[in-house]
Amino acid sequence: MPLDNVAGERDITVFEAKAAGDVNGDGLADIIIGAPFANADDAVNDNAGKSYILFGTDYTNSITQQGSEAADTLTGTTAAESFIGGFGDDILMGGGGADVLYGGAGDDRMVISDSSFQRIDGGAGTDTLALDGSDLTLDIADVRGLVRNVEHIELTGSGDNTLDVKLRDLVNLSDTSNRLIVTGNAGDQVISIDQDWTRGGTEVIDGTTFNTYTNGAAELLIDTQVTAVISATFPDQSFSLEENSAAGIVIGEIDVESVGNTIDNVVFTDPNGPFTTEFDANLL
Ligand SMILES: [Ca+2]
Ligand SMILES: [Ca+2]
Ligand SMILES: [Ca+2]
Repeated sequence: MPLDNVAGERDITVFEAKAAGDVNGDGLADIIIGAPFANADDAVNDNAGKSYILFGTDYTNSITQQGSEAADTLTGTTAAESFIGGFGDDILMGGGGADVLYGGAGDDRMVISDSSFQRIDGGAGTDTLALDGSDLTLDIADVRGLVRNVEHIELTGSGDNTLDVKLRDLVNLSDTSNRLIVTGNAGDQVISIDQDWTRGGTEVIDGTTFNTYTNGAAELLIDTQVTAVISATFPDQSFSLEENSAAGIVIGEIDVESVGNTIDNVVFTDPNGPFTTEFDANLL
């Protein structure tokens, strides 16, 4: 191990070396080295120890492509590859296969075209896992522990993609957030059933409208263009009418949407409130 990477000027005696995680956020694991007596000549603090950080590098020559300190786009093939974006807002396109994609610092975008990856880790920042292609189903329970530090999943691709996510996996997706944002377009879907979600109102982020679902500290925001197969409870709503109300006062609307002879949705709309409550007939 080349100790010339250690930030320090004096020869030291190393007593202990510990894995420190990714201290500088470049996507590479760093090591903390404990050096007792490293301050032996220091008149202020005789014989005090010091800790040094050995910044990680590709010791095993296992990284296929490593980004710079700026924003990079790293493009892979169907072969197994390891990419590290490093600093900057990087785009890592795995291209399929047993890929390892580390975003590192910055808001990174990691693109997968199948679910045979070995590790996805966005690192620091707000990071996106994007599903490329079509007819791809990502069941987070199937890749439990392999996806880390992802705050946004994008289903758009070139066709219809599906995300299946359970509560316990959602809260483990990111070290810094319990909120998962899912974007996509018509034909994409999110499945999260039997997870005790509570349906909230809508939220607009950067011009995109999301339906919101909560359970304790966990938040799931789903693009309204995406089909949400969610077994959620709804906040209580009341429609009331004054005893002396004039005839013809509207306190709400009930719309029953049907496909052929089958009820598809029942929608309650309160004209004075924030909620439109939609019951999918499949979940009734
Ligand atoms: Ca970079
Ligand atoms: Ca690949
Ligand atoms: Ca990142």
